[in-house]
Amino acid sequence: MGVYLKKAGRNDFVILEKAGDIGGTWRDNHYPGAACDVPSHMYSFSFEQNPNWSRFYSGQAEILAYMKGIAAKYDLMPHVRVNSELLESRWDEAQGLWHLKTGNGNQYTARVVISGIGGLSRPALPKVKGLDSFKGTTFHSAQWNHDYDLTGKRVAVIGTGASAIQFVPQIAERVSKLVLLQRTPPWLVPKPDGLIHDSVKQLFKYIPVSQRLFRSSIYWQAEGFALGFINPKLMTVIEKLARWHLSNQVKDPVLRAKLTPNYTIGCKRVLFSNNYYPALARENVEVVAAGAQEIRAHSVVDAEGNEHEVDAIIFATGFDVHDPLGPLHIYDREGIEVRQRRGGLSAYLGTTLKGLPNLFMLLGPNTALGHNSIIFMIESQIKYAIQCLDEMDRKKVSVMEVKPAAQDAYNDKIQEELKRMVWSEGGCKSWYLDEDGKNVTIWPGFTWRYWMKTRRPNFRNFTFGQRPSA
Ligand code: N01
Repeated sequence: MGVYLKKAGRNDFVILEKAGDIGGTWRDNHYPGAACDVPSHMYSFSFEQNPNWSRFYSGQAEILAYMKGIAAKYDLMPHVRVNSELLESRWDEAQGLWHLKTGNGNQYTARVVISGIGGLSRPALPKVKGLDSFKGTTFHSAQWNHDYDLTGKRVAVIGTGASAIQFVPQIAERVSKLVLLQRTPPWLVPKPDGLIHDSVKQLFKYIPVSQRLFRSSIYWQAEGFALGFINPKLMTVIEKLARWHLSNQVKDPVLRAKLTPNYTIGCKRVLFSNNYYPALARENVEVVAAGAQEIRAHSVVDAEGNEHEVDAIIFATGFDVHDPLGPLHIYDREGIEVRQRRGGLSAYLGTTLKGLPNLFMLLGPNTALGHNSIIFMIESQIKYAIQCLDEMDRKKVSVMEVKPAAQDAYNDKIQEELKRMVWSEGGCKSWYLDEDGKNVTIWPGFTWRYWMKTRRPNFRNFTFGQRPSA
């Protein structure tokens, strides 16, 4: 967003950063083996293609360096205010301004607020008895304790999502015993990863169109997945690949049975790994096909009542997604805190919200993905927001707000589409769904459809106005 603002000649902005440095997901998730399961040439900004990616699926350090390199190249750091967690945004209807308060006691006024707070930033702990009673070491995958040496320790890992499958193979060799508490086995397919040969990097560097073509081929392959989301029957093709991968890598029928999912593939994130199953086949690894139910002073008790004595527990239990704003309180035009609104958080195109003028969201409701690069969605939203700012200038107005009817009609339509898709298939549950089973997270289907919808804002769906502050 900062780069696009600068490119548009809009230099009067600050970026509020909760932590002491930039980097978001790639700053926080530094567990062993942390990598992106979207190919790097797709998981990059369209304006900053990187011919030097070292492998097809790059690791955390390389992605973080790429992100920081962009901040440096476009001179964004002078705009960044670190240790500035936004805690309150209050719309001032008379002035047409947002009043913002941050955790360090600073206050700002802004004509426009663009939220880029992300949805997966606050680690969630399992809802189990005795969480505080453990006497050994505990930490969450997104808060990895590198000072704790796992060598020779008995370790319990709770959870088997995208994070766990990346770090379990890395630590399995070091620990004396690894107890993996698996409530639901993930569907897993091979990861077509590998180092990129120098000649390919040179090709991408000197003939940039070759990299663009490669990027498009990845994009369209990923979009193929969306066909299965729309028509779950088509997921059987991916299911066959996943079943083959399991039987190819796990020879022990008892272990294989434990690792075989019993829900429609695609309703939770499909995971990519070549080393997860082999790690589970190790002698010092025990897969417990039951979730954690209780934590005691020196052990974890599984849902079948068996007690596992361990020295450390690693929570790979994901993120708190059901209260996406966390400590942030946003007050709308009527002074109502958005959490108190009836019907929960929804947005028009996942980007603008009724009653909240001049507020744009990146990765707002129903814009997350299970199959393609989230950067594609973010860039679509950024371009949309920039066009809205330009339209306000063109109209010589200072305020714009989505019409409630437009937002409601849009959400009714996508919720109707989502009902038929894979995420609710056969009663499947995941963090994509809220407590009422409503999918408020995922974009329904092809990302090019989202791009089409956001490519040119339909300004008839907005009201515009002028306030004294302009
Ligand atoms: O978390 P998750 P994550 N006993 O919520 C389990 C992104 N990401 O950090 O399935 C035992 O997926 C829970 O079980 P169940 C990506 O969007 C991306 O792994 O609810 N287990 C589940 O297995 C991803 O979706 C990359 O039955 C318990 C696990 O904890 C998101 O982050 C890499 C339990 C939580 O899995 C979150 O992934 C990593 C209990 N009591 C992450 N309670 C990329 O490469 C919960 N669980 C892009």
